Amino acid sequence: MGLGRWALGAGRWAVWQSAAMSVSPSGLSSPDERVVRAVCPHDCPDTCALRITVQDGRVTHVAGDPDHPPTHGALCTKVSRYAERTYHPDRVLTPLKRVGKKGEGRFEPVGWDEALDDIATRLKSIAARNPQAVLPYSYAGTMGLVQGDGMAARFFHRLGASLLDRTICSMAGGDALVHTYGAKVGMHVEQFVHSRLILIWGSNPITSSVHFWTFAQQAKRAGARLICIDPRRTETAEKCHQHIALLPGTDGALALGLMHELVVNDWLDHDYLQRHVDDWPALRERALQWPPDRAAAVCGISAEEVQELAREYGNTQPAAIRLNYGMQRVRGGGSAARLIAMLPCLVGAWRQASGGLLLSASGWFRHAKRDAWLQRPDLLGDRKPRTINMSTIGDDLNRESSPTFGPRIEAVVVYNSNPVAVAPDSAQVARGFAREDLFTVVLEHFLTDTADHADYVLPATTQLEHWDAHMAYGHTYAMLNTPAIAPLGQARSNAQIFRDLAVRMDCTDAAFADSDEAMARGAWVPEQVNAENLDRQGWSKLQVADAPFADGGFPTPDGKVRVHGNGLGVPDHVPNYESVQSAPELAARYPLAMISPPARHFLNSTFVNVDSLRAAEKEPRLELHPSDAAARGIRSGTQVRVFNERGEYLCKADVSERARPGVVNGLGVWWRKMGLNGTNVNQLTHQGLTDIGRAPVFYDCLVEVQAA
Ligand SMILES: Nc1nc2c(c(=O)[nH]1)N[C@H]1C(S)=C(S)[C@@H](COP(=O)(O)OP(=O)(O)OC[C@H]3O[C@@H](n4cnc5c(=O)[nH]c(N)nc54)[C@H](O)[C@@H]3O)O[C@H]1N2
Ligand SMILES: Nc1nc2c(c(=O)[nH]1)N[C@H]1C(S)=C(S)[C@@H](COP(=O)(O)OP(=O)(O)OC[C@H]3O[C@@H](n4cnc5c(=O)[nH]c(N)nc54)[C@H](O)[C@@H]3O)O[C@H]1N2
Ligand SMILES: [Mo]
Repeated sequence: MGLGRWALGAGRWAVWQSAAMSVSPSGLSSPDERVVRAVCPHDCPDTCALRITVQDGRVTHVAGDPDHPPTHGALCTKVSRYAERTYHPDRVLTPLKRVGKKGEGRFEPVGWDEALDDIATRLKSIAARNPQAVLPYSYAGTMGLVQGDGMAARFFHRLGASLLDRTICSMAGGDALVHTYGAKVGMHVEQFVHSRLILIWGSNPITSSVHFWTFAQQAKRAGARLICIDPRRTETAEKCHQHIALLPGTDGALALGLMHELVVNDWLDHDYLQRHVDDWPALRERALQWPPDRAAAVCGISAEEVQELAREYGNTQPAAIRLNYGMQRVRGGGSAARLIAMLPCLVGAWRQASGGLLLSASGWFRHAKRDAWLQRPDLLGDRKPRTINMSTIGDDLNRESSPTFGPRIEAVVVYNSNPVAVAPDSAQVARGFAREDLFTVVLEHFLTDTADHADYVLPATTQLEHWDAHMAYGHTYAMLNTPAIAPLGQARSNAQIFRDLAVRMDCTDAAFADSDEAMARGAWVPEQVNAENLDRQGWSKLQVADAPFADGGFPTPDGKVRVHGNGLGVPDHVPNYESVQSAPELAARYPLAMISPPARHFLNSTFVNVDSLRAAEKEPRLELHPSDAAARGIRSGTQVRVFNERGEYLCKADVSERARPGVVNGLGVWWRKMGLNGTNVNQLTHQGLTDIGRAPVFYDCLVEVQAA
């Protein structure tokens, strides 16, 4: 199917026809088949090593690298379709200039010179008044260090643009790890194979981290017990021995209830606590305030579930926790992650390689990456621009100048992100991007909801067409992505686009002369990452001990786990902004808690336009428990209105035991324009922030549902 099904006018369709015809013969004319080593660029803990088969300059096959241990030759359904996405007939392959109204998505093709000259002139004139009126907006469309915030960061630092606080995904849990362990560090994913007990907590790996799941299954076959802690009965929960379906945003209370039981039953490793935790007595005192009855009442589970879980966790070694970001998208997400991160210390789980916790491994790269060289913050000189939180873009785009806020945002340059679809409270985000006085440039592969609002859309290369360097947040291998084919059409890499703009804005610094390849190869500290390994096999493993904290040595100033964090105090359960318990008046009108976790065949809003993957997801849907559905006269397949005071979202009801009573699950981030009424689930979410990390609270949201 082409864009025609939801295209707004024949004019736009014509643009697409001509764009598709401009696909160039690749320029690589070797008749022989060859295999190129690459890396999956997507925002996923697994960061797979790829082998790309190319014939006559065209990619014919994308496979997982069998030699890369975390990838072990397997790929998810999405990325095995990567060629389908790259050669998609709707790819943007020439620069486009807006001819319709903002949001309408009507464009005409223009030449690169015309587009870049005009963009440079507009940015220069705004920057001459105040460079902070220019805002870069980006996230993890690609996680590459070069096409992410390499050359782009150099460009915006040189300009003195506003800085962006990249909070939209992982900051609450990430900052919690930094407060607790000193860095975002954890177990090796390969080590889960030998765990005897695995808590899969706020994570649905069959959907979102399938390579971890392979290791967990191996452990299960070897006799390990798997327990899933998740409000939704996910595909993963079904395959575990036990599922604890707590209410969203109550994980801190569960962790405290577990600690209470570990203390009163003395299932503790006193030696580990004494030597490697800075103030166990203070944490113990907090835990004793949370007997199982209290924790269970908050979590909406039984006291026996708390007691039994504590018994298993306190008496099984090695015990491992696979925590994921699903549990920290609520007001108290940071405190909950701090509490859970302390659990392995109570039982001494860190003593073994297959015990401990993995939320993120990205901190292992902190001394391996040359961030200052890649991003050149020194180009700011002594200017100190303000920082805009990407998670409150809805409000911030609509703000006037003020002494506290600074200048009104006059220009936004978006790359690697689709904020109109993925940012919370999207009615406000769309209103901001619809401002006629906002100058918007979007670097993209496709006409997303955000690109529809652009003054210029610039065609970006995909991972198959450019160089990059990759770290990971679920394993410890540095990786090199080599382009497999020449850029399609007139596409240019993000880095090249910023280089081209820099020249037009009189940035003469040598920072703008580094090529993409030079940046991909120069990204690493040579002592940490072996360049020869990168070239030969595509990756190089960091030197991290198998059991990194067997004898303490956490990356905190004194090597101990910090109970008070960095001056935060002893964590406690923090209730949601919106829940039946914490906001009863609101709950009288909107009694259902809504979570919106990832859809298996999409990656955030990426892949929604790939026909085969969208077909697998069928249509936007909301899972409701049979009791909640019956009370509202709703059956599976009924079109429903999901609403609260921020807006409404139409989708199909899926009456299912996957939902627990009182909680509804709105899966995946659909493109608004592919939804039933031009909205998606973020029409309902709000711009409140987490207790730690200034992050969004997508899963802290009350709604009501009616048959439409
Ligand atoms: N297929 C696919 N894979 C993905 C993504 C995707 O969109 N699709 N997204 C990628 C991204 S950006 C990220 S950040 C990662 C990780 O992304 P995460 O958001 O961690 O995703 P999941 O692993 O699906 O885990 C979320 C799980 O947490 C559950 N959950 C929701 N609220 C709570 C709560 O309050 N407590 C607990 N205990 N559980 C809760 C949800 O029901 C869901 O099953 O995955 C990546 N992988
Ligand atoms: N309701 C709700 N909302 C959520 C979430 C949720 O669970 N529920 N999850 C949140 C999470 S965890 C995250 S991480 C964010 C994700 O938010 P985003 O990082 O914005 O992720 P995507 O929606 O995947 O959009 C990435 C875009 O980058 C583009 N892209 C990919 N590669 C390149 C490239 O090389 N160059 C250029 N120029 N563009 C490229 C893709 O085409 C795609 O349109 O969404 C958040 N939003
Ligand atoms: Mo994310």
